[in-house]
Amino acid sequence: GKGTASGAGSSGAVGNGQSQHVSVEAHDMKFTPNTIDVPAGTHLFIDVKNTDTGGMVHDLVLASGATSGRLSPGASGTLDAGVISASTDAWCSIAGHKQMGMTMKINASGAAPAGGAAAVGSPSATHATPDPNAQMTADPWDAALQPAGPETEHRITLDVTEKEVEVAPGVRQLRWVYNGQAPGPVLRGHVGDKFAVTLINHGTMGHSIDFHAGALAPDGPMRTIQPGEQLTYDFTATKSGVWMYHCATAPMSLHIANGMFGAVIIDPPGLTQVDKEYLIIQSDHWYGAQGEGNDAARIGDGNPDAVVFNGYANQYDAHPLPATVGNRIRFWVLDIGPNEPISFHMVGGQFDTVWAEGAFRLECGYQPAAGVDPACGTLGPGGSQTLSLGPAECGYVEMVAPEAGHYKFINHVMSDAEKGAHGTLEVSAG
Ligand SMILES: [Cu+2]
Repeated sequence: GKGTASGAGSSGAVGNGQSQHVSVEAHDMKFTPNTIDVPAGTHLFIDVKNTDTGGMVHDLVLASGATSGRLSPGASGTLDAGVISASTDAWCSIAGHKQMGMTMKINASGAAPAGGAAAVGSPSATHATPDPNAQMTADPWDAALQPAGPETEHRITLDVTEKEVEVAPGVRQLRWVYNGQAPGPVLRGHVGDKFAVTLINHGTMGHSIDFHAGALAPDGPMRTIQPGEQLTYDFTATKSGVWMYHCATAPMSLHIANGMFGAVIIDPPGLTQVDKEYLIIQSDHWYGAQGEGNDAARIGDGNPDAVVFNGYANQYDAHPLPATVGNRIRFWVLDIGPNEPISFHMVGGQFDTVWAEGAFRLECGYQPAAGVDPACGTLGPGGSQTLSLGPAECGYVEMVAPEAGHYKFINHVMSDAEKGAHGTLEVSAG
């Protein structure tokens, strides 16, 4: 029967008695074709085939909520779009894929103007914001480091899961994590050590891992694996550094921002023992709605909601890192990004040793010829106020706290410090 369709809702859809099947391929972050034209009133079925050669899972979801279901590479599914009474949008709902171009337009010819079709690329207008009256209730991420052990071969299993965690007071977000935490576990060894990593994907989408600590052809070990799959990733650490590891599945900005990162510390030969070692990993957040992951549509705007140390805004103000007067303290610093740099500074402190990206910028402020304390004291002539790093750069600084008090370690990019890249070193008299 003929009738008058009004509005875009399926409840008002009146069929024209026709049905149509359209074939669509999902591949390389796009749909082919990416527009479908049907006469208004047609009952549309979309046969979706995932022809991706990059190992990505995809789906097709309509604004109405109709879905093909998740399709592994090579798989097909039919989406029953119902009677199309007005033009509407469709997209891949796998995190970040819509923002990378997996959108589709279904045009209903002869239809009344669409009233309420959702605009592609406009996800939740609201995103979580920190509650100024809330307290940190999550456990702090342990920044204290243990020295590298004697072993020269490291066997590690990394389980990828997806879970909701608190990332700032009053803000809970979905995180994709290695072994239940973001940052993931810290691995530490010496130059020449071998690492044998097993990565197991317990998540709901494809994930992967990229270790900067080893040099190798990325094709195999860095490949994306699907839920339920695993891979082994063997590398030898031939160079020292605080090396980033991260998920390398597209869009990487989202997978990294959602928590898929960690550090491998390979000690420089001859690294001295100090009294305290801490690790600070900076990353940036673009909050999604409460309980959701980072807002993939906003990651590209260059204006994060939060910049944080070790996954949580201002966590070391809530839980200061302890030290004692006269302690030599080494801060290892790794900038994860995905986008923000760091200019690591200690309010009230001066660094006498700065090592970055494989070499000393300032070695121990200590010059035996000048008669300065050979124990690498605070009296050397050279000094440094920041360690500045871009994304995926690393280094360490050393300092001796001259007196008891509360020293603030911050990203001296001040608006980032004010967004959470801020902590406290609490120095006691001992
Ligand atoms: Cu991932």
